[in-house]
Amino acid sequence: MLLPLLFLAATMPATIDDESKVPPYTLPDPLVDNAGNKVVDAKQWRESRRPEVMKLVEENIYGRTPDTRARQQAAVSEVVETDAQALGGKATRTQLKVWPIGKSGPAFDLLLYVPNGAKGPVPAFLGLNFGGNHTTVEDKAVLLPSTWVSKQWAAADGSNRATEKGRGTQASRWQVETLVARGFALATVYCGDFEPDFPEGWKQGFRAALSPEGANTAWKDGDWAGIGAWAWGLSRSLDALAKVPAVDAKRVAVIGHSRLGKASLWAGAQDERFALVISNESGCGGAALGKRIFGETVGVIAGAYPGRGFPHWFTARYSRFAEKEHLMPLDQHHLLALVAPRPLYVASAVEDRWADPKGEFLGALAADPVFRLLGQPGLGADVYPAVGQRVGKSIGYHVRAGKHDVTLEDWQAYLDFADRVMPAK
Ligand code: GTR
Repeated sequence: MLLPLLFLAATMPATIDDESKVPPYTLPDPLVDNAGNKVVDAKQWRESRRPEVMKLVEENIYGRTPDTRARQQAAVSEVVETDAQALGGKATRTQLKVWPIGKSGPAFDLLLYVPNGAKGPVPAFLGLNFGGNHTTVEDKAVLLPSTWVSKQWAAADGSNRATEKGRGTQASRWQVETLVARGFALATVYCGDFEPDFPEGWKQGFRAALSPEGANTAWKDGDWAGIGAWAWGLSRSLDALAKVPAVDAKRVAVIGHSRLGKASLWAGAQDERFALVISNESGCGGAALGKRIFGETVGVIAGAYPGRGFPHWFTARYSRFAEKEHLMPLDQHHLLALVAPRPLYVASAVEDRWADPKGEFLGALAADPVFRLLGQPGLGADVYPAVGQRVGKSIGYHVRAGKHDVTLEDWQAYLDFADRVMPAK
């Protein structure tokens, strides 16, 4: 009997891509505490409910980020290369090598462009990239990563080494000239410097470096996973940026696309130094509601079906909600609510149906009461907007035309929003 049962358990349900087929679902109210009491003011949110929500998100989705403050005291940051005449003289490029737990541990490479001629420290956008810093700009001086990169960015010899062929291939997703022209700095780090994105990648990253058992660690339910490691890396990148006098660390937006958008949300939730948190098409396990069954589901992403998903991104318990999303004691709006009262921007693309654009909007909408309790205007809209229309006050939202990507249109929306909430001038 065991075999047929296993087979049944491993059969992936058909993906729902039709709004009329979405099964009914109920969302837990983030403003009702674990004891069933209504949260009525900012103080109660801050002192008791927010820590409960943080714990729910840790235990059920991403795992607990270890307290590494003692290790961080050994952090070292060195300028590897700088050029005050980058981007045709418009910016200063700096490449830092950072050892966030000291030189006995691994390092990451931070690429930074700061607009020239600013009167004082400038606000910045910080985000992880998928393939190496050299993929984010055409600039020939940007160094290649020395860590593992996935096949699409790597040498043809199967060695997972980055090569020149990746240079500039993601430039349209970063739009550095536009950012600099509008007075913002751009900082980016390759996500694989913190943890290469494959099931055993953690052995080469900071999760192993920070664990007493190193690469022999047997991860337990509740322990952190890949998204947690990337989020931790974003905080360590902010530590490094905070030491750069030309950047104002009080005006740093954390941004990420897709899986790295999930990481950006989790970083922004945990690290309240981030002044603005941006999710570009983060989808399932990001801004999109998990109880709403549309596109990618918790079971698919968490690896409940053979050959599918990314269990190494999440703590073990998350996969137990496969086909049992109704049992989740929270949903992604709890994660989004942890950003409050700071500004949040959630963006979708209409053809990115796998990420459930409407579910991303509904995630933001369900987090909105927390922003309003904390005195923020929040989303200020409860109707899914037309394609290309921007809505929102302290929670921004748009769904643009086109596919799963980061485009100039997305950046223009983020920059306009940033002009209001963390202005350059
Ligand atoms: C997909 C995954 C999505 C998203 C995406 C990406 O395969 O199912 O949740 O993370 O990868 O990061 O591009």
